[in-house]
Amino acid sequence: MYVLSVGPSTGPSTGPSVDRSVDPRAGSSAGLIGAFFRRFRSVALVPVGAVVAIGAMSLGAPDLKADVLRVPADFATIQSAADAASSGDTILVAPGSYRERVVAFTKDLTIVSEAGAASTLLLGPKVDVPSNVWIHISSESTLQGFSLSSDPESAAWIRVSGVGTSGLPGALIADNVFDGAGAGLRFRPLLQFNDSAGRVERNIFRNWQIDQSVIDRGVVETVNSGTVEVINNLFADNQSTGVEISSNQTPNLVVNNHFLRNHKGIWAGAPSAGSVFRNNLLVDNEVGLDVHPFGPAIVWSNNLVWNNGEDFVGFADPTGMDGNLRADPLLLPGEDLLFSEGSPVVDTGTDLDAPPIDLQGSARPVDGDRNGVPLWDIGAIEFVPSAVSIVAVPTLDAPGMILMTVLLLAAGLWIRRKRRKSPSSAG
Ligand SMILES: [Ca+2]
Ligand SMILES: [Ca+2]
Repeated sequence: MYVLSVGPSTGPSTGPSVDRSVDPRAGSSAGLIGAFFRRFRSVALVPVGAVVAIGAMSLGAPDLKADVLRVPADFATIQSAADAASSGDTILVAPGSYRERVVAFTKDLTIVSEAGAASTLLLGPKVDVPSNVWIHISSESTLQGFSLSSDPESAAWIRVSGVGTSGLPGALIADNVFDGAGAGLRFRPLLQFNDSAGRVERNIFRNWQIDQSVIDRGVVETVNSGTVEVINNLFADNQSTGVEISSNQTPNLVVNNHFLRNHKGIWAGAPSAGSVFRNNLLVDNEVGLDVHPFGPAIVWSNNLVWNNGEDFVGFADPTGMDGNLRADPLLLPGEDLLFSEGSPVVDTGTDLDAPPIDLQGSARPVDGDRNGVPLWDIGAIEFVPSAVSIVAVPTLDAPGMILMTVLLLAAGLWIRRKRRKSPSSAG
């Protein structure tokens, strides 16, 4: 069960956030994005707001002054709620569309949708300079359960900085769908951690087009002393790098993500030494992994590359070592996330740094190859074998059926003839 612990509002150092002692990655929060995947099929969602209250009570949060501010019931906009909020408060956003800038980096806030990304849309505000900040939250804040999209005239830059400097886990960016279709060329990263820490998990980042002409820019980017954990996300069809690590703070951890058809999957910048990359799937990108010519020492294990323009740039091909694979992952046709039976991603990940659930909120690890040993898969989705193994039965079209019938009849006639002949020959 997903429980948000609303902490005391006594200042940044004791700011609120998801209580990670109660695994936040299990249960309904992931269900929010799971619902999105299931294309709005009717799914019983646990209202996050209700759970916030339960969490505050059951975990015995000492400060009952932490408030839940409702948008739009109590405040017309997220910004007006943020202005009225104190550090430690939760801003609970009802289903709907909200086109606004949210600048709230001087407080630690939990900004969360009531019903998930499928029904709660944040739109970039109209601005004079499209590179202006869209959402600016502190390093101890949460942004969870929204769809975010933009257009060419609006800001599209989400910054995490300010207030919290306590390192990981830092901010939480979870269960969101960031879709840049129609946003045009952007001059900033989409989500930047600048001198801040955060966890980015179970999000979808699609179709962002970010200018790469001066430097490689990531959809998710760390700079200066930014630190991130990027877990269980899908990065697809971005005309930019998926994850760019350009900070020298460790550990930067990039685990169990899908990188499909991006400009580059991962860019490890000059100061990224010590960063850890495990269980990632890098397929059909122009470049899978690009490592700065200075050659920062990174950890690269149990990742699968396939059909990238170049699988590795600036990095010796590790295939065959440390669990690294080069093989067709057998994604289901037309699917970005799901695999066919027999996929090489199944049970070939490492348990090191691996999350206990996947992008859809399902528990990991699953014994996907049915050998009695459950192990982590590579990528953002854990493969679940069908409950009943199906024996393949060939199907025949009409001509095939006719041919088969004729052959059977012929065989029957031949056998009867042999039987008739046999007694006479014996007698
Ligand atoms: Ca598995
Ligand atoms: Ca197994």
